[in-house]
Amino acid sequence: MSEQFRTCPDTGLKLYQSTENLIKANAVAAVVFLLVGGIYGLLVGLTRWPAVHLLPADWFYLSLTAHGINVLIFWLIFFEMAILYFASSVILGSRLAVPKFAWVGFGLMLIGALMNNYIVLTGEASVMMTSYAPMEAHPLFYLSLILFAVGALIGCFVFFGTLVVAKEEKTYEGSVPLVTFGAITAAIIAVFTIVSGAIILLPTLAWSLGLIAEVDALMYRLIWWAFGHSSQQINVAAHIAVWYAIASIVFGAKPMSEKVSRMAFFMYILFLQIASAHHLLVDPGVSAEFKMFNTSYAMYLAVMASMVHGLTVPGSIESAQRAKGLNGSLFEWLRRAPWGNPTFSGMFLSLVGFGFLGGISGVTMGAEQINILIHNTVYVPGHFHATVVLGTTLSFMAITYWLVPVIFRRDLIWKGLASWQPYLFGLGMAGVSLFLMGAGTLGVPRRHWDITFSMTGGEVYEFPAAANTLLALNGLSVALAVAGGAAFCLIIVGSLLFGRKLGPDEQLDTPHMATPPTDAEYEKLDKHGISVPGTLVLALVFFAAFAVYYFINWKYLAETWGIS
Ligand code: HEM
Ligand SMILES: [Cu+2]
Repeated sequence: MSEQFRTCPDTGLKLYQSTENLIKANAVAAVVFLLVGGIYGLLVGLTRWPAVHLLPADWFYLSLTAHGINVLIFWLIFFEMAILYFASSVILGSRLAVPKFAWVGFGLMLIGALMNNYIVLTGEASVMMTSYAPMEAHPLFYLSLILFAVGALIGCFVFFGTLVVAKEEKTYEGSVPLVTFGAITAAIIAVFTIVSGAIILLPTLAWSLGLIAEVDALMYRLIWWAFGHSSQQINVAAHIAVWYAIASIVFGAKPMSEKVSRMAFFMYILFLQIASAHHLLVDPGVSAEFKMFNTSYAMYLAVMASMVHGLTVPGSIESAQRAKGLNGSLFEWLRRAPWGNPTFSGMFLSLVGFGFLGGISGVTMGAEQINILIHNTVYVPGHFHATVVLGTTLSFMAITYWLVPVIFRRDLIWKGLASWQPYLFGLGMAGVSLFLMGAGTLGVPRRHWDITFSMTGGEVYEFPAAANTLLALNGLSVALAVAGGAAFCLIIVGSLLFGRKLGPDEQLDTPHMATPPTDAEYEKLDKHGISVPGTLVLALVFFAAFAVYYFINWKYLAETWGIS
């Protein structure tokens, strides 16, 4: 049975109808949950601004739970399903294996997400996204997450099935392209992740139903983080695959070394689990040797993989730009990049934000000794808004701008606003990250409704005035980020509803896919000097920033307890 497909007039990609419909459904669901989660984020951020202190305590914890789950789980995983179908069926030009299963998976995910939002809104599940036992939620809370996870697992299997179909029907030659390889990495990690999630959530569901007496708190954390940490590695693998895709789309860039990039993806699979000990650094019952080995030494292997990508992605862009003649000064290739194109600017801000803010703070806080400086403070959400929002979310936004005409056959509306959107969102989110990290360094606790403890009726606790200022600056950054996030949702939903419809063979006014430089153009480049000097300078700036910040934190630790 042969299925209908069309060929995209702008990109030449082969789009099967069922693939297209599944990508549409998953992408739209993703954006809707981002919008919902973003609204909760605004409420949370305004509550943490001491002068505003918007919500009462119960609504704060409800909103924090709903925020974390809607954005970290529903937005990202729906979008990742769209990426998996794109990276298999569309990139390999193959029909999708068993689209019916993919729809069942989508249905389960949707039911899970709606059920979860419902039960959290009733106030019976304000346990926050980690839902640490012995905090107990309504059974529907755990059930909803399990349904969602089963749906996502089905999506992964459809993805693997599609790889097999493509291979058997010989829709491509040689090995799979790097972007698909990155998606395979993400999907393999996803299977591991979802199995860990099942191992911990099934007994917790049984416990909340009264079927078993208790769930051990330490065991819960240990296994939950096998799930929680690896799910972050899915996000990273997926967004780095998106970086490579955008480098190729916007610049026609090709990876500097396929082998090295593939190896770096593979390192995620090998080393991701040992790093999850960074979530247990202050837990009793886990030995100091285990913590230190896994976080201070072995963790760097997964970090190293990210640094390889962080170097090769801009490097590939630099060499493509130089090959096309932008070969003058150190940074001409970067200065003359299309900064007004949100697909590029979103990706580049994602790269810089993820590396500088997320990466440096992550390695610093991941070291067993200095971790204690910021343990359970707002430094933690400061760090992960740099990774999962500046890094993952912004790169997913960036590729969405490109996907809308390809998949939905609609021209974007409000292109002017779209060209500003990554800057609004990126700047706001960089502010959220930095100010939360600043307040966390001063000791402001995370997940805390009232840091002054006024409701205890006892003495009011005073943080240094600077902490209040930082939280106020965070509140302003929250507003900016929410404006940027809302602009994204409006532009995308608006384009799907009201964007100019593109005819089946109609091309966009501007080329949607860059022509890669020719081999001859690459060969003309100077082979004797360093081929990507600009990227090298950026990398050196990165290492210098890293070293200085790492040193400052050790110094700060040393000053915490006077010895003489
Ligand atoms: C406009 C966008 C956003 C704003 C203003 C925002 C703001 C915040 C704030 C203020 C907190 C609370 C920190 C605390 O009290 O401990 C928070 C928590 C969190 N945010 Fe966001 N955020 C945004 C987007 C996102 C996105 C896109 C993601 C994931 C992709 C995300 C993931 C999380 C998670 C996982 C938590 C922790 C929840 C918990 O502690 O259980 N946020 N956010
Ligand atoms: Cu982690």
